[in-house]
Amino acid sequence: QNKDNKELYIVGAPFAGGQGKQGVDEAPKLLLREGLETEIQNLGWNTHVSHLEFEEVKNDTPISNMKNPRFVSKAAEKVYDSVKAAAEKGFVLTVGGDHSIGAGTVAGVLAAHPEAVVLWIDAHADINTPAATQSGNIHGCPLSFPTGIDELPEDVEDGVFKWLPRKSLDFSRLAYIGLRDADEFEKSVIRKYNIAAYSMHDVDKYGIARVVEMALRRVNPGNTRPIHLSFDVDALDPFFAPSTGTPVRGGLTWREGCYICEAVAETGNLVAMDLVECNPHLGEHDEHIKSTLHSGIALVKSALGQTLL
Ligand code: 6HN
Ligand code: MN
Ligand code: MN
Ligand code: MN
Repeated sequence: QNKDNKELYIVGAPFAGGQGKQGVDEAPKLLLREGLETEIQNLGWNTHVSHLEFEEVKNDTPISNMKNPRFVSKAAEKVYDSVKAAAEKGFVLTVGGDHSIGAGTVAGVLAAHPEAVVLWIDAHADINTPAATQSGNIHGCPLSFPTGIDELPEDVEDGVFKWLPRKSLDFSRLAYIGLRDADEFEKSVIRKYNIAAYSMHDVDKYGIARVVEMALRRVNPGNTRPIHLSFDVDALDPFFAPSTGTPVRGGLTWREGCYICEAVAETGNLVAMDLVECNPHLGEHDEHIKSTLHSGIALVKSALGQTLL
């Protein structure tokens, strides 16, 4: 990654098929309307914006426990193609949409930067397998594919997720911050593969600065590898990001979220970021929606070099 490269590709991924609530697909346009692109330009980036379109799939019956498997697989593949192409040219900011598109962003970043590490900032672990998911919502499964634990058969129906290279993400290169609602299956995966996982308990215990330091030291000792930061807005406490599909109390403060992004930016190795799960249909009034969108924009600015002094 060339540090003088100031080209930034915003990939709008208005996708809601990885979970059951409409509205999350409206976030990319609304974030741009709230000033996302100009704020990024003000930090010295040359921006290039594209919005993906996703075609509905008829008769998209479950495969294993996954709901909308063909629709999600096709959408994530589109995201993969765009992210891969953009990551070869500059920084990629993918704006969701729900977190199922993370299957595409992780695979796309790894295609362009095979040595990359992934920081997954989320209340949830999003590593359920197609067989283990209780909800059937694929936004809870994206990390099962690049890590290769998904166990979908070779001859899977309609080639669902066949495009995605398995085991491209080693468990030693994945770190979580913000967890507080992992499923039992996911906790067993984290233990079994010794994934660097920092829950809100760790944030309380050590403070956010040490948690980020520990996470980076685990997955990127020597600070030599490119970093992909996948930020689910529900990592923030619902006080700061109420308009999201699966809110969980006891999350990161606004500053803790921004601090993670700032600290990762300071490494000089950040090559891509996702901002997902803002849902402008949820929330009791307009202020909830606005504050969620502006939390998201603040996180992006923090990751892209905004300094406070
Ligand atoms: N997200 N673990 C739950 C599930 O349905 O598998 C919640 C997943 C939430 C996913 O917020 O991106
Ligand atoms: Mn609407
Ligand atoms: Mn989440
Ligand atoms: Mn998530």
